[in-house]
This record gives sequence, C-alpha cells and structure tokens, in this order.
Amino acid sequence: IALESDLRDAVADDEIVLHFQPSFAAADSALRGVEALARWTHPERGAVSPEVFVPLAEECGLIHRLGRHLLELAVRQAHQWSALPDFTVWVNVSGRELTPGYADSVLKLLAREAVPAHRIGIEVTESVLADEDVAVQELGHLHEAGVLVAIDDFGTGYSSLSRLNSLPVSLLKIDRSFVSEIETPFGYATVDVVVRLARTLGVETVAEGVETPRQLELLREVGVDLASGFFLGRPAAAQAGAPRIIQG
Ligand code: G
Ligand code: G
Ligand code: NA
Ligand code: MN
Repeated sequence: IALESDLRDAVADDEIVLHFQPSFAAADSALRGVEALARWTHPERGAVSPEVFVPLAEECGLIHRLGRHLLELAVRQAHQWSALPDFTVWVNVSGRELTPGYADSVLKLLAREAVPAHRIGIEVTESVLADEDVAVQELGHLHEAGVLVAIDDFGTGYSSLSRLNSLPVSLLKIDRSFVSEIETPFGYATVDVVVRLARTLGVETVAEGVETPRQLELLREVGVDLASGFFLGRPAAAQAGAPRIIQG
C-alpha cells in the first residue's frame, strides 16, 4: 500500500524513466531500433522492477497514467532519433491499457510530436491478443495507421496459430528461453519453426536475450531477421544523439 501511493507520486514526479536496449539486423548488425524499458528509482528503496510496479499499476488503476507517461517519453525520444534510418522505438504495453480510444490517443500524440507512425512499435504478449477483442481492435487501428505491432515472448503463452494470420501484427519476438536453448536440437527447431511461420505470414522475427556469439551465429543460420540481448547491447539511458551500443 505504501508502494502504491509512492507509485502515484512517482508517475507525477518523473521518477520513472525509460532505458533503451538496441536491436540489430542479424545479417549485417545494422542498428534497427530500441526497446523502451521502464525503470523506477525509488528514493528509499532504490530500483523497483517493472515486474513489480507494472502489475501494481494495473491493480490500482494507475496503468493508464503510467502507460501514457512512458509512451510520451518514448515518442519524444523517437523524435530525437528521427535521423536514424529504419529505426523503431518499441514500447511494452499492458493489455489493460488497450481500452476504446487508445489507438486514437496514440495517433494524436504521434501527430503532436511529429513522429511518423512506423517509428513506433507496440509490444504486447500473446495473451492480450488471445482473448481481448477490444485490444485487438485498438491494435488493428494502430497497425492500419502504420504503427508496428509485435507479439512479445512469442511461444510461451497461449498461441492460436490459426488466428495468427488475421491478427494485426508486424513482428514476432522469439522469447529468450528459446534463444538460450538454441544449441540443443529442440531449441534450434523451435526457433526454426517460428522463423518459417513468420516468413509465411510476411512478418519479421526478432530473437531476444542473445548472450553469446554462438547463439548469434545459430540465429543467423536459421535466418532470424533481428537480434537483441546483453551480448549486443544492454538497456541504458538515452545518450545525446544515438543509443549507446556496446557491441554492434
Ligand atoms: O526490463 P526488465 O527485464 O526489468 O522488464 C521486466 C518486465 O517488465 C518485462 O516483462 C517487460 O516487458 C516489462 N516492462 C518493462 N518496461 C515496461 C513498460 O514500460 N510497460 C510495460 N507494460 N511493461 C514493461
Ligand atoms: O518480457 P520482455 O521481453 O519485454 O522482457 C524484456 C527484459 O529482458 C528487459 O527487462 C531486459 O532487461 C531483459 N533482457 C534483455 N536482454 C537480455 C539478455 O540478454 N539476457 C537476459 N537474461 N535478460 C535480458
Ligand atoms: Na518486451
Ligand atoms: Mn520478450
């Protein structure tokens, strides 16, 4: 409960900021975008994980304000990076945020900040697409307007493969649990299946959680489009000009 009221203040006081983790084209290591990750430094408790405060915000009705705050930060940052070619800022969005009017509010924000739709991507988990018609409609509006949509942690949740073909999706994010297993026959086959499926659907794939050069090599072999992970670049605060790249 104390944390809940602190969270209210934190949103108002800008204690919650975004860090950005780069993603690269697997084939030639060209920088292709960043994933925005929320970071809260509590004045007494120190770092509080989004795994704690995002569910808390959902429970106490703060998720719309928190989500809006983070989206504004992401869109402003996308504007700062507008000179980078083929560059998308990906934002994690909770299913709870996807209520009627969400898409319109995002499109208004993009117009206000003069950021083209394709420079922003929305990441949602499979479960959001599985059972929430309103969420799918809102994502559909955004997708039609050119905003990119990714299914996060693909392969770990309830996935209706038959429905995938009709969902407003631009990219599948292969969960890092599969990437960490890619040196096993089953792990390799899983990544391979997702890549083939994505090709058939005409969407891109990103492998997340790449931690070793061997994993990257195997991902290239399978034909994954994009890659991110600690081996390629850690989440970091935005630097002036371009995201900090530890290894490209
Ligand atoms: O960055 P980190 O590994 O701490 O993220 C933990 C979890 O919190 C991940 O599932 C991630 O998707 C989620 N998360 C991080 N930032 C945001 C955010 O801005 N909004 C939402 N809804 N979830 C986030
Ligand atoms: O659920 P989601 O995919 O949004 O989670 C993103 C989280 O994964 C981020 O919080 C980030 O800190 C974490 N992450 C990113 N790259 C790696 C990695 O290479 N290894 C591990 N263990 N975590 C990572
Ligand atoms: Na994500
Ligand atoms: Mn993920």
